[in-house]
Parts: sequence; structure tokens; C-alpha cells
Amino acid sequence: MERAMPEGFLWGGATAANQFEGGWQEGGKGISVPDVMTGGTKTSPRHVTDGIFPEYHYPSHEAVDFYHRYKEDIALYGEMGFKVFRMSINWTRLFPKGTEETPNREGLQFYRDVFLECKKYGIEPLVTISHYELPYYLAKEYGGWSNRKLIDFYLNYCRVLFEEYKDLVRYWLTFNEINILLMGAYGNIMGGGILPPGRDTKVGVLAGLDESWDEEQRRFTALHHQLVASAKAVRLAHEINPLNRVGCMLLSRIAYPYTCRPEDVLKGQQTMQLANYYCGDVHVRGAYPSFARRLWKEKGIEIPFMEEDEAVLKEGTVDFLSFSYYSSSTATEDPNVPVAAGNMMRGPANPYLTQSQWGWTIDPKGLRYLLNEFYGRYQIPLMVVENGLGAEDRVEEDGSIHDPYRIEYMREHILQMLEAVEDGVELMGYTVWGCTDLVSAGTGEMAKRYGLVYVDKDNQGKGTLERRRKDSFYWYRNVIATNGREL
Ligand code: BGP
Repeated sequence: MERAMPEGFLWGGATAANQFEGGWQEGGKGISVPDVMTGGTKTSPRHVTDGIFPEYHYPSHEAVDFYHRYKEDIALYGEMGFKVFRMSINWTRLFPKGTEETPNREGLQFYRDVFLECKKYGIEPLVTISHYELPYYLAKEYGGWSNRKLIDFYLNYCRVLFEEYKDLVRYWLTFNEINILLMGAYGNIMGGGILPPGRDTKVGVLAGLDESWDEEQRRFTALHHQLVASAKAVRLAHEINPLNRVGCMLLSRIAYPYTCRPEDVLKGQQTMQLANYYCGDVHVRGAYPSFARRLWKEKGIEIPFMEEDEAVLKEGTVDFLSFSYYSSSTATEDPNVPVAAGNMMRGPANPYLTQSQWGWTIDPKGLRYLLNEFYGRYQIPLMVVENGLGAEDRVEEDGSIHDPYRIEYMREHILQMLEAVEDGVELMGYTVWGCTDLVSAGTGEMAKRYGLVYVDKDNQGKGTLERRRKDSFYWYRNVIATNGREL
């Protein structure tokens, strides 16, 4: 049977401003939370510092310089035949502190130029409004999203975006991986802009991302505020332009039962319910799921519901659901099963699957499983907006880069998406993560490369920033040209 994606399928790639753009102090941009995050490695965590200190390397400051090279980058996307380019707006480029009423015109002009450049190649921008880029001022002075006032600052920012780019942007995502706020220190800082209490202030380090510091109540509060903000943004987007299509974005999670013991099956179910449906239900169905009440009670969490919230959530449901998918994990109630080190999702290693160089379990069939799970529950269009392989690449003497491992990873995942489409899933598109090499969010490294386009830059920040096509570039170009018929 010949398989292909549906007509109009949105093939493309995905990036985030703080990992891609650089130009951190140009054009009137303010400081955002990632701008105070140091580089780390596979084995040493990134740190958050209280301000900028010359002894540290901050990878977001230059990133890979999309700010100055966007024409060249977008031309390469045009060459690959992208239909869509997922990118995020750096909030601080428009509102340096986050509290201003009127936006910085230079920042607005930059994104206008980027969108116009996309249009030249027939590429639709898919814009993430908030991708781990909270203004540092809002984090420091307001306590990040744990403060309800952020809803208004965010909506003011959204209004400017929807009005300013009314004729240029159709597809929006309100928050990247909103459910990261369900996950410890990383969720607090990157997702919520909730900074840890100061310590070791001589070197300015507030906390490392792997530290056990956590504030569960504040995380759940922040998440509620984001969900309300997202619902209000959806309504606003539709009011300003009925053609706007607004989606949510989840960090998807699979937790296969480690054994068929009912205890493990339940544990797997509960893990997936919380990770996928706690936020998914609010976004798509307009209300928290039934299991949430028990969870809050058992954790002793109070959700700060305001009178208007119930109606706001009901009325602000999304047009489509998008998610990131890289790997799967397992779940067990048995404390004696060793937890696999380096397995990002944390759980016993799955003996049937292999792992990437960074210890992320590779599971293409999991993507089909997940697409069926989401579609079965929600019955709205889905989009895979992050997927890809972070790996080390080698540049050959003649300048070529052979990355069969990345092609293999993408091929297997696209095959499973084709299967899911056969299963009846309504799939809108696929944007491979980090289509041009960029800074890793988790470790702050350059060595963990996802790109189809190579960027000459190393972990210390050295390199010419020159772009080079990898083998995967040509392969993906053909996949797009044949709409998935030739893999
Ligand atoms: C997601 C983030 C991205 C991206 C990706 C890969 O969680 O939305 O910003 O970076 O993960 O993760 P990493 O960069 O840590 O390899």
C-alpha cells in the first residue's frame, strides 16, 4: 500500500529564540531567564546566576546568531521545501522588562522581517509565544508565573502580536511544553520563571538544574495561571482574526508498564494521565480532568481559582494540539528495579529499546501509540512540533557531514506517523526539532546537535558560525518533495 501524508501537510522544522537567535542585547532587547543560564554538559548541569558574570559562558547570548543570519537560514529552509517554520518570539525583544505597555518597535520590525522572509519561500510561520523566554525582570521582581499579574502582562504581549502580525501569521502556540511545570526544578525555572532562593552569591549561582530544590505549590499555581492565560489568548486571537489557528503544546510522555502486574499498569496510567491529560484536558476540553481533585487533595495543593476562571477555561479551548516527542519511558511500583541513569524521563530502562548518546530512549512506535492516544481522547487535529535526534556530528575533510543515524531516526518516526494517519489520526504537520544546529535547552551544549544544517560552533562558544548542509538535509528535502512517499 502506498503511504503519503494528507494534502497540505505542514512539513518543516522547529527552533526557539533563546537557543537560536543570539543578539541578546541588540535592538533594545531586555534580559530573559535563559540569558542568566550558564552552559553545561552531559554530566555537569547548567546553572542559573543572579545576573550576568564575566567568568561564565552564557550560550543564549550569541546562540547561533539567527538574529543576523535569518535570511541565509530561511533560504536553506526554502531549499528543503519547508511548508512551515516553527519559531518563537523572544518576549524581551518586544517588552524588555515585560511590564511596559507599548512594545519596542525595533523588536517588532525584526520579527516582521523574519515573517516576510518566510513568505518569500511560501513558508508559513508557526509562532510559539512563550518558549522558556520569560523576561528576567518578571522572574526576579514578580516571582514569575506564580504571580497572577503575569496573565495581564502576557495578554498585552499577545495582543500586540496578534494585531501587529495579523496578515503574516496564522498558526500560534501559546506556551511551549506547558506541562513542564509539573516537573521539578527545571519546570520551575524554565517553565515558570520561578527562581530558587539565593545561595553562594559570591559567584552568583542560584541553583543548578539538577538540584532537588522545588516548590510544588508555586509550580501548580504558576501552571494554573498559564492555563488561564492560554485560554484568554486563544479567545483574543480568534477575536482579532477569526482565521487564527491556536494550538497548545505539550511535552508528551509515555510510561509503559514495566511488567503486566496491575500495580505497574496503574502506575504507568497515572504517570501518563498527569503528564499528558492534566494540561491537555484544560486546553482541549476546557476543564481540569476528574483525577486532578484527588491529586490536589493528596498533595495538599490549593489551586487559586478566581471566579472567572471556570468560564475562561471553557471558552478558550484550542484549535489543535501539538506536542514534542523524543523518547519513551517505563513505570513500575517495584522499588528494586534499578532506575536507568541518563534516561531523561526517569524510569527503569526499557530492555527492548536502545538509547541515544545522551541516554534518551529511542522509540518510533511510541509515536504512533501516542498519536492514537491523543486523537482517541480529543478528536482534534494534532501536530508533532518537536522530534529529532541529538547526536555528535563529524565534519569530513571535504566538508561533508554524514549523519545516517539522524536519517534513520527521522525515517522510523515518520513511518509511524504514516501508520497513525492510516489509523485515522488527523495529523496536520511535523516540524523536526533544531532544523539548524542550536543550543541544547537541557545542557546548554552545542555538541548535542539536532540539525539538518550544521553550524560551526563548539561548546566553548568558538567557531565561525558557518552553515553546512548535512546528508539529512538532502534526504529530508526529498521526503518533503514526495510528501512522505519516499523515505
Ligand atoms: C524540548 C524543548 C526544546 C528542545 C528540546 C530538546 O524540551 O522544548 O527547547 O531543546 O526539548 O532538548 P535538549 O535541547 O535538552 O536536547
